[in-house]
Amino acid sequence: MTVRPFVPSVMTIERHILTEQEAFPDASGALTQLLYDIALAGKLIASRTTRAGLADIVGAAGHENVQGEEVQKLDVYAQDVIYQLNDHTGRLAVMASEEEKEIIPIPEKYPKGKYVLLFDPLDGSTNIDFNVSVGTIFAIYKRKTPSGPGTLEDVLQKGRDIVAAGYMVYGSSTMLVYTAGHGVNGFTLDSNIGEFLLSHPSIRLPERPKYYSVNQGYEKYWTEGIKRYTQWLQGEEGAARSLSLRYIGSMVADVHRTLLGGGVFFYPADTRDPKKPEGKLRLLYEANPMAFVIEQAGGYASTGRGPLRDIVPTGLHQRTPLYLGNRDLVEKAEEFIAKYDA
Ligand code: FDP
Repeated sequence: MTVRPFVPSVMTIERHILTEQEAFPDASGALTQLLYDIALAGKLIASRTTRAGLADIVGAAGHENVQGEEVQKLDVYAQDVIYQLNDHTGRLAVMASEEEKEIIPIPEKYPKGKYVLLFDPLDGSTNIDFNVSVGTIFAIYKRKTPSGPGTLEDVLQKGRDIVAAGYMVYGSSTMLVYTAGHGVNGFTLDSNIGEFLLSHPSIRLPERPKYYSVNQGYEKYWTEGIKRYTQWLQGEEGAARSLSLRYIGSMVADVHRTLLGGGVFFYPADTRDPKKPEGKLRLLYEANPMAFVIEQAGGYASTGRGPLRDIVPTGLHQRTPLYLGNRDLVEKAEEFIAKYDA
């Protein structure tokens, strides 16, 4: 009898992660399982983001939904989902989230593992009320301390030391994009079967970039170098051509477009808020994981003065200027900043 494969060319995320693991015969499978759990969190969060707005209708009386449960804000829900899927598995030593002031310990009653999970549960959440894409960002490191509960030292690691990172973007479809250091792959959630399927294998930034992406509303707070760099992107300052401007204001969505369409996304240092002289984006939860993804796809990420992933973090919620995308465009930013902002 001839056995025909019933789904000839479908690669699920589970199969893909497992295939990657096969290249490492000594792997315990913990990282594979951890990535599964993150994908599951993505499915759960996606199912809620697509109902954003409906929750208010369903839960209008006393902010309760039909099951009588209190309606949670989406970012709180996303935080809880990721935490609850990962607190008991024995794969993590500690977690940290953009939503939590301190590191998140693994409860005493559960075993501690060798990995560290950092995440931004719902990035771009100010966009949720407007039906604009939001996302979840994650980074996984190996712990530095030998055993026991993980500490701040395990969390404050350089982007260069990330083991795996990626994001989920909840947009017109839900996608999961990740890298474990062997290229970048993108999966689209088929909501009919509840599976992430490989839709964008081995993503590379296009060689001819299309877009630049920045909140140009803040231009008056920028340094001379950043202003001139932006003019260069617009085809002035001796540039050979101009790029088109796109800015969504959800980092995940802006970086996702940069990854697929090519270009540069930046959130520079500015003088708008004296409490945030380094710009807005967080090094650990936003900049480093996205930098790893972009660099694995052939791009480059910089602070504007050098490689972003070399920064040694000093604080859990430290911010950093960020420029990422096609290497030549990011290096040009470094050039302008070095020339005009010495
Ligand atoms: P948000 O505040 O909506 O969560 O760092 C968070 C972030 O969004 C990023 O996703 C986004 O790129 C940036 O802030 C947008 O900031 P601006 O409104 O200052 O441009």
